[in-house]
Amino acid sequence: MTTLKDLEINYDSPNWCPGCGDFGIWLSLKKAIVELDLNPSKVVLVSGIGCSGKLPYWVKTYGFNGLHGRPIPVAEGIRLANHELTVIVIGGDGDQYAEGGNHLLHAMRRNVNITLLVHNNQIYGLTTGQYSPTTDIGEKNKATPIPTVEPPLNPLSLAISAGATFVARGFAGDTILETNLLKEAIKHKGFAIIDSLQPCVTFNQKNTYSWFYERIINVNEKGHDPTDKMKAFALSEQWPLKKASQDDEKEQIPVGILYKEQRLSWEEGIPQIAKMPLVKQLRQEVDINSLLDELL
Ligand SMILES: Cc1ncc(C[n+]2csc(CCOP(=O)(O)OP(=O)(O)O)c2C)c(N)n1
Ligand code: SF4
Repeated sequence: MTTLKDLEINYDSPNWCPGCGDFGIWLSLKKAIVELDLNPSKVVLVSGIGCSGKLPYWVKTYGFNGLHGRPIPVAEGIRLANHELTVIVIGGDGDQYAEGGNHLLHAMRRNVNITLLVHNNQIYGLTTGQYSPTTDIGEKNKATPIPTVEPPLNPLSLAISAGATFVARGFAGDTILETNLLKEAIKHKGFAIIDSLQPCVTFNQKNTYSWFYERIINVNEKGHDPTDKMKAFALSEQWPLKKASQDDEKEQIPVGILYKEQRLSWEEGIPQIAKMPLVKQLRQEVDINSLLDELL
């Protein structure tokens, strides 16, 4: 049986700022692995660069820390080589919605069987608070002294329309919600995205824990049916607001599983790995000379 102790590393500890939302997500991920009783040697955490991207260092599973914006193609490669592994991608809103946006779109369309956990702090944390694709319109900070004119990207409506088959919003300040979402996402067959609201206590003074506590509404507790795509889309459009609002204290932020469907996963559709993972197959010598002759 896997315990939290099994996931501890003994050579280092997180260097996130005290109070960072990344701690809540870190704990929730470990709890999800324990509660699902996953064998840590069959779990791979894949990340890019960012404060969030450091998470795999501090969980004793397999891990891969790659380039900013590029964890999804690495995760796809891992699943192609061995689709018996549980593959979880850790990203920031910059990492996934800016630089890695194109990889994200196609992984959702393909329904790759991975879980994507986005730490959405609505800024670039590691590079000191520049605005990101999810920064609210009209926000300014030291790195962006003139208020932003760009409306925020809506990750959940994007995910629903791009073909993701599990779409949820979590919150680092509610580890019970976050753990449950992670468990459901990991069990889901196909592409699961959890956009996790993550307070950056150092560089984002607007979207604080208390700001979120006043606004979040758990749609699953309110009877939302996640198989209803149109209702899910309408809920996803409820936040973020697309224009700077004077009365934004009235806004509500839906959290929970907004959308879920069953569809053939990418790996199920690939005949070469249908019988068994690639790593377990015998390597064959293939002569490609005749093919080259044909093409050249
Ligand atoms: C290819 C590349 N582009 C840009 C950077 C600079 N860079 C490092 S982290 C980062 C932003 C991190 O923000 P986010 O992904 O939102 O993660 P957070 O730090 O907020 O968790 C950027 C732009 C980089 N290291 N590599
Ligand atoms: S800069 Fe922000 S996101 Fe990064 S560790 Fe500090 S609080 Fe967390």
